[in-house]
Amino acid sequence: MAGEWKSTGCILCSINCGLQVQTDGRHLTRIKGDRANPRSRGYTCEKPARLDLYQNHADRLTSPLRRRPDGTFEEVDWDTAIRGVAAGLAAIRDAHGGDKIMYYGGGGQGNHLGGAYSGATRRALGMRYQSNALAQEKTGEFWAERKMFGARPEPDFENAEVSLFIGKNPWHSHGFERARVILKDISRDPERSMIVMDPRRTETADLADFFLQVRPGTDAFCLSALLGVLVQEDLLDGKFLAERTGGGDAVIAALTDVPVADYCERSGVAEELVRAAARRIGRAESVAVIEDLGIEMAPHSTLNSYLEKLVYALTGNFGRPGTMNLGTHLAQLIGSSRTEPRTPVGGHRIITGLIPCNVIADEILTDHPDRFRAMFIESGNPVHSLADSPRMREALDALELVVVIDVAMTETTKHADWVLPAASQYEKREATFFGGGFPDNVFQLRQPLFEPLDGTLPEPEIHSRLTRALGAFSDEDLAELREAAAEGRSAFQAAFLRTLAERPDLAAITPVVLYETLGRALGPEDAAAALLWGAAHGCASAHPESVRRAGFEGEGPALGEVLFDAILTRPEGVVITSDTYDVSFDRIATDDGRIQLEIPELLEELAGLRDEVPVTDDAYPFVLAAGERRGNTANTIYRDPSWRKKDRDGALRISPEDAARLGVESGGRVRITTKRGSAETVVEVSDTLRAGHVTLPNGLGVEYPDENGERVAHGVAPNELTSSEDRDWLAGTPWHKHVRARVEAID
Ligand SMILES: Nc1nc2c(c(=O)[nH]1)N[C@H]1C(S)=C(S)[C@@H](COP(=O)(O)OP(=O)(O)OC[C@H]3O[C@@H](n4cnc5c(=O)[nH]c(N)nc54)[C@H](O)[C@@H]3O)O[C@H]1N2
Ligand SMILES: Nc1nc2c(c(=O)[nH]1)N[C@H]1C(S)=C(S)[C@@H](COP(=O)(O)OP(=O)(O)OC[C@H]3O[C@@H](n4cnc5c(=O)[nH]c(N)nc54)[C@H](O)[C@@H]3O)O[C@H]1N2
Ligand code: SF4
Ligand SMILES: [Mo]
Repeated sequence: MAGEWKSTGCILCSINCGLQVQTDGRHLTRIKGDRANPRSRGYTCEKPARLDLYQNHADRLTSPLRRRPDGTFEEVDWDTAIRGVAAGLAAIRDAHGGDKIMYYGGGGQGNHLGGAYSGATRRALGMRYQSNALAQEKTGEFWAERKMFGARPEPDFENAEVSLFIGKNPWHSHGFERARVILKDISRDPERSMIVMDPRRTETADLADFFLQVRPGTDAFCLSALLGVLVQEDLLDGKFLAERTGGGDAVIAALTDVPVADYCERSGVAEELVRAAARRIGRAESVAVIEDLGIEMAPHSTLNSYLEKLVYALTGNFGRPGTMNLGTHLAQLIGSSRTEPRTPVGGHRIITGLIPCNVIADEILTDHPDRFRAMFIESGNPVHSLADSPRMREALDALELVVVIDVAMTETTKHADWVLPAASQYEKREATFFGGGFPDNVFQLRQPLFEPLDGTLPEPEIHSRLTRALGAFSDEDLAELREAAAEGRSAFQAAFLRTLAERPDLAAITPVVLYETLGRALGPEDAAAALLWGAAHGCASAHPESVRRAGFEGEGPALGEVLFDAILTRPEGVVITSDTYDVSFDRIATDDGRIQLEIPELLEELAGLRDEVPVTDDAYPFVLAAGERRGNTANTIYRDPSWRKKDRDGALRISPEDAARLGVESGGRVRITTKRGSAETVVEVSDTLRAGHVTLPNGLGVEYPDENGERVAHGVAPNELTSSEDRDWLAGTPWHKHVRARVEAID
């Protein structure tokens, strides 16, 4: 019905704001924030306005593709594709072992159901190793959080007296709900303060009370100076440290030794400003902190994450309103195993189950017998998004088999042997597991707005077909469960639990078993919700009090059922759990239930800062931040360049001093060169930058057909300029924000 508003969500960043949309045919015609979404409450930023360009564009895939021997693609039907992919992957497994097939991706900013269902395909093939974009941003942070909390604390900026943003520009990148509303509230309130640590005077920094404009890559110095002041001026929370933490003595000893004045100098921030910020933190009732790519994709990445956590842990900012808290999750996005396996070739740490993105090519481009032989890529564009694109292309081409599931022809699908076209995120049930806030956790299972585009399938269906083609189940195996599902949910639950216990082969492919039984009973539009039935029961049994506080009634399995029904029938999003703040203490998952402050390997790295000599290289005098979030970037989710009304080619930002020295003005062109590559770009002179620092936007340089069908790239693809060896020693996280570069004017 034209004119009818339907609830859905934004798929452009991890906040997934609720949207109300109108449609006409296959088009999204009107888009606005959805007040009924309990998390975003009507908020949106500017980016979703043109989501129709994601839904409808010239690069959408409409048929499975198979690579011909001459390198071109031919369209094939789905049966041929499923049979071909299953046979190809099975052949690799039989010859080399299923662990030689690597899985990459599994979801982007708005879609995690495909990755969840892929578990069945992976288990059916005996695949073991995987990675995704988190392993080039958050794995160092995850590692430190695991050691300290055994869980992942989240900030409560809405109620914080002091908010601290480190290498994070929430004005543009968000990272918490209703970011601009909250930032403006903080900046208007004289009782509250905002501290920003960033080399660029960002839109967020413009609102800050304390702007610590660090030299790029020197946060470890600035953060340890800040911590040094907290310790040396006795601004810690002694009672909290005694009651809730362990290992504090070693940390305090290390920080007592920090030469504050020297470290401030090295980071380029005035000592008085660092002291004032530390004192503000020390006397605040509540402090919330977020770090992001500015310190995670820069030197001392994991150490930075550790120091960031020490700021709030040493000052007792945990388990109260306005501080850091531990919430619930309907399903875990990251692996929970505490063991730390190593990669098969290079022996690199695998954190939360993810291989560091920067070593993936090394695990392929070698004659080591344990190298990867095939890759299964789903909803990820690694050729574009991982360090060193040329090497990533070489790695994909060296594999015996590459299978990609995507909605669009991308830089990565171009290197596939098989391309499987997915229905878009507005053509199927979709959801994310990013986590929907604290104390109220909101989950949204979005509804389909359109039928799948002809020739495409939703990922759960693709994985079900692949799993079947691999011989992992037959209709006979599922007959009893299907009967039970037809009878009703409680009959199904009993039969399901019995099957899991009796049939480990079916338990291994649980997602697809649920899809094919309960899912089929739910009906074609809702089949993909089947996995969430299990998740809802898991959540209700792990956190019954929190689920009841969110307004659900029932005991035992009945509570899980009402929770699932709410998820299924309320496409605007549901508060699934509601917590009290003190529950955070019960959720600390370390061995003794205390926050562990001491991490010896990182304290050693901290001590080493003293002797660190700043790197300079006359051949590459600039530091390039390769991949800045701006109002007109959204990873590579929008491919059609016309969505950027201004700055279609994504300018290189440069300081006025540097621009004057090079003799360039805004709109002029320069060549930027790194040890890896070189590119031409348009320039924007910006007084937000320090001299010597230049930035390029993320998500640019994707190819798109022009009027003549010619594929043209707009702007610079940042990873043509980055190198995979520039990475953190511990987590392998890349230094995308710290690429040595040379800039020359072009006449
Ligand atoms: N508009 C928009 N929003 C997005 C996205 C998008 O593509 N576009 N992508 C989403 C995704 S996937 C992510 S992971 C987040 C990322 O969100 P952010 O991490 O906030 O994004 P960035 O702009 O990449 O980097 C943050 C800041 O780091 C600063 N920085 C650079 N070098 C340094 C340094 O050495 N030290 C410090 N302290 N800061 C430094 C930059 O100046 C920048 O302001 O954004 C999400 N939101
Ligand atoms: N140099 C540099 N590199 C970076 C960054 C940086 O700051 N600098 N940032 C990094 C970060 S933080 C991130 S998160 C990554 C992001 O990079 P990627 O993880 O590669 O993710 P996206 O660009 O978000 O899009 C992934 C793919 O999902 C596809 N897609 C969209 N909808 C669907 C769907 O419903 N089903 C399927 N199967 N596919 C779909 C899109 O077409 C796209 O190809 O980039 C990283 N790379
Ligand atoms: S904040 Fe993120 S989810 Fe919300 S509207 Fe903007 S891009 Fe979309
Ligand atoms: Mo990201």
